[in-house]
Amino acid sequence: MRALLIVDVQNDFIPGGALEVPEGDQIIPVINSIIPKFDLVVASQDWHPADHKSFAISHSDRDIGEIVDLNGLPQILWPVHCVEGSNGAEFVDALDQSSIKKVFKKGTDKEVDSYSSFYDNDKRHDTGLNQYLKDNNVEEVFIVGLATDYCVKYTALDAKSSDFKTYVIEDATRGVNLRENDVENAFTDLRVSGIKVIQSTALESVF
Ligand code: VGL
Ligand code: ZN
Repeated sequence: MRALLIVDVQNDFIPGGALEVPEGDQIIPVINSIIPKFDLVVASQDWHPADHKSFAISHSDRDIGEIVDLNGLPQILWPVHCVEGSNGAEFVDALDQSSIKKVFKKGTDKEVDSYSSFYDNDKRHDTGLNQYLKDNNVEEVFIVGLATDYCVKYTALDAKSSDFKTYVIEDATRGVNLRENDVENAFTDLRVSGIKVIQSTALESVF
């Protein structure tokens, strides 16, 4: 079985959102067009309590982009985004959600961030995605969504370590690029880990 995993295509991550990813909206038609090619479609949703400690405002005298120690892990401080129940946390309307079989929420514990759709950053909390994919006999996982240099990257690395044949569809992702070359470096890290980076137009050739 071949699964498409749509990572965090939420209002706060597209232009105009609280943590906007440049051109983040441009991936939506690409994702919609490839959905019919998959046996199973699942999605992750960044879903934070309003006082999540990845938010700069949860710390005194800290700015967005600074790195702090959060319970022993380095944590980049973000603007408030994807607060549970808010409009910013909703999937983007233009995304075709009709085929999404299950949604995995992440980042729900205010004490630890969760970039990967599989586990939080300290690897203690499991979203259940791994077991769900295994229960559905998925062997190949194709990852799309936002943001390339955070949630897409860490989701792909965990998919690969969970022994799925793992693909990232480059033109169906966009990154934050907080520092120059973050997206480029993310793709290098993915390739080095044995993850295949492909274009949506080349999908048929890997099926
Ligand atoms: C993300 C930063 C903070 C992402 C989520 O979806 O890539 N990035 N929370
Ligand atoms: Zn987040």
